[in-house]
Amino acid sequence: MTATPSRTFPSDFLFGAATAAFQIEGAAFEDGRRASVWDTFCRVPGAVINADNGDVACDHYHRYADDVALMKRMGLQTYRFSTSWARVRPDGGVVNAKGLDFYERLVDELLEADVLPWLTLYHWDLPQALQDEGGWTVRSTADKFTEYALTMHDALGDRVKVWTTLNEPWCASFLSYTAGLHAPGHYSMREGLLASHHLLLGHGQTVRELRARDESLDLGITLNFTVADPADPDNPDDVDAARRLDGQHNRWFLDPVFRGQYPADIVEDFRATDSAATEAFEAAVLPGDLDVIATPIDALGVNYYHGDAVSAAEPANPPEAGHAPTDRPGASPFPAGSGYPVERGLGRTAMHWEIQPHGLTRLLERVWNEYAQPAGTALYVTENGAAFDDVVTEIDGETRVPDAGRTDFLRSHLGAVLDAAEAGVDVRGYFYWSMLDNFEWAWGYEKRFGIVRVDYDTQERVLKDSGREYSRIIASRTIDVPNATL
Ligand code: GBH
Repeated sequence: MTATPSRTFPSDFLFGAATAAFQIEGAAFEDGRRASVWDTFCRVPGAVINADNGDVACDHYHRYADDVALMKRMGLQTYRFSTSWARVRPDGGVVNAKGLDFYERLVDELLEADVLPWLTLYHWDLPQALQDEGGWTVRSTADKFTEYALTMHDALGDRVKVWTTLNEPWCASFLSYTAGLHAPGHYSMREGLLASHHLLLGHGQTVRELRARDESLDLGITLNFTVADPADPDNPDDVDAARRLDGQHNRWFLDPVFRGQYPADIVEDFRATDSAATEAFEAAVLPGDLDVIATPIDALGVNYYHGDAVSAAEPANPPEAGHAPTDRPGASPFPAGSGYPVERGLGRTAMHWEIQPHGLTRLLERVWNEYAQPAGTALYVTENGAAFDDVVTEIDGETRVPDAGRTDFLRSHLGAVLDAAEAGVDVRGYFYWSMLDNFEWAWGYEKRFGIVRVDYDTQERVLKDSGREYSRIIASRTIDVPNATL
């Protein structure tokens, strides 16, 4: 048996880890912060497992300095975090200076530690006051979002150079307004479609405004992707199910951002499912909107967790659903139907999501060839990670979390990124999700993604074995994972 030679990452490749405000900060009602839609949703009976909420979370609001010190010790080059709109403009309007102060302190701490701040403006925590006015289903929310973005830039523009507008607009629209699984928990195809458009509009106009202020900023958006395969590639119905899944999850956002158009086949699928909702959506797309949405961006953030094989017919033995089994009814997050996930024997994480590292290589190659390269946009993996059932143990008097499954996941997916880079894809960085165990949305605190363990009773942090391995990889900039594409 020959040993796998080590492979080296390009010298300018960035290694980081990611979090989001609502999932880690806590201090939910301190220093002038007011409720976001997630604070409200956590209090809807049965919406979140164990009725967990974000009131304390990882208490990062008070422990940010220690957390940044840990990042420095790990050797992270960059840290992707989001800012809380409900902290900074608590009812969507008036600016709360104390909320802004927190992000000033955080950014200064990061810069002091030589960790590049990678700021995301929206990771799903809409001020409840704006939801009360219709949330993302109304156009004015896009304008309010741009105002909030400019407030952040006024405060931090001299120190933060990388700005992401939105995290995963698919989740913030269809999963939230149509499937009812995320806040605000609605079940309306019309609302999901309108939300998707207004989110994208908010993205585009924010990129325009920030670009006009400072040409040197690195501007972008982060999308979530699935890699959709037909269960049986010889069955045309399965192939069509995979087309729908890819279209509703991936192309619905890629096409407007990079080509200034919604994918016509998916518009027609929506029309066949709900013509009134589709008409409302078309009426909301005003002349010029798509030009705004297609404003060129420097960076596309790729979030990849899993692929799906789908069949048109319901399988006899379906895999467990990949979302939280809450007590509320769940509607399909894919309102125009996208088939049924089937079991194809790949390993799965504690989320029941398939482990398929090579899917990340395929995804990066596809997005690069079809969208990013023609636009001159660089790619970054802004999220990738896994939940496993961790065990805390004592080894030589040291508290350890021997999370071999997560370590394998991290190594194999970094290998997949390198496979894509070696094939010519301009992928410039990788952020593990997540820096910390945290509030996993409808799963509450039940699922742990961190490379750092959080004890929610004591708020003690322990670097897991996967985090130790990540530190070693960052320090050496090499891995010994074989190239899966050869
Ligand atoms: C990310 O989203 C989020 O950005 C982050 O906040 C979160 O903590 C992390 O992932 C882990 O969940 O169709 O309902 O069966 C994840 C994106 C897209 C992954 C949809 C799961 C299938 C869920 N998700 N996908 S479902």
